[in-house]
Amino acid sequence: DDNNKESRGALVVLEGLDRSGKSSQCSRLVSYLEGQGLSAELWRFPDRTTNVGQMISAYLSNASQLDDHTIHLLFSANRWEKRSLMETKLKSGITLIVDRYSYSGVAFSSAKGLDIEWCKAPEIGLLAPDLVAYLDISPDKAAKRGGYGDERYEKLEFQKKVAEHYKVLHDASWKVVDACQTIEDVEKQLQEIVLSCVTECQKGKALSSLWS
Ligand code: 2DT
Ligand code: MG
Repeated sequence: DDNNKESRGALVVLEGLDRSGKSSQCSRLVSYLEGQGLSAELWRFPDRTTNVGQMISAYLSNASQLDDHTIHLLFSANRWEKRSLMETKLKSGITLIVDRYSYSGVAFSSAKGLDIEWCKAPEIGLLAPDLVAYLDISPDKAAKRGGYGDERYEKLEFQKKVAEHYKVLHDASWKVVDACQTIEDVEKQLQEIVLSCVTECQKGKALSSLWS
C-alpha cells in the first residue's frame, strides 16, 4: 500500500573491539528481522570483495605495507564505493545490519596517532546510521575469548588504544550493550533496540549524513 512505498529500512551499525561478538550478533539480528517478516541484509566493512577491499585485506594480513594515511583513505573509499547502493537498498525498504563502519575507521586510525578531525574528514557525507550499538567489553576480557587471529591490529596493546579512541567517539545516541553477558542476553537486548529503530524509520524518519 501507499504507506509501505514511503517506508524505508534502517541503517544499523554494530561497533566494538575485536572479539566483542559483532559478527555473530549481526547475523542473528538479520535472522531475527527476517523472522519478523522484515527485509534485512548483513553488510560489513571493510568489504573485502571490491578492488579497494582487496588492497585493504592485503594490508590487514600483512601481505602489503601502506602509510597510515593511505590505508585510512582506502577504508573510507571502501565505504564511499558502497554509499549509493546502501541508499538504494534503504529506500527500497531493506534494513542494513552493518558490521563496523566509520567509527571503526576513525577509532583505529586515530589510535595509531592520526589526528581525529583529519580522520573524520573523508567520512563527511556518508550516510549516518540510524542506530549505533556498541558491544562493550574490556580489551583484557576480549583477548581471553578464544584469542585473536594473525591480522594487523589483533593485539592486546593496540586494542587498548582503540578502546580509548572509541570512547572519544561515543555520543548520547549510541546504545551501549554489555558484551560480557551471554550471547542470548546480548541478542535479546539488541533485538529490542533494533526493532524500535526499524519502526521509527518505517514511520518516515529522514536519512541523514555524517557527521551531523
Ligand atoms: P574485521 O576484523 O571486522 O574484518 O576488520 N578497520 C575497519 C579499520 O581500521 N578501519 C575501518 O574503517 C574499518 C571498517 C578494524 C578488520 C580490521 O579493520 C579495522 C579491524
Ligand atoms: Mg578482525
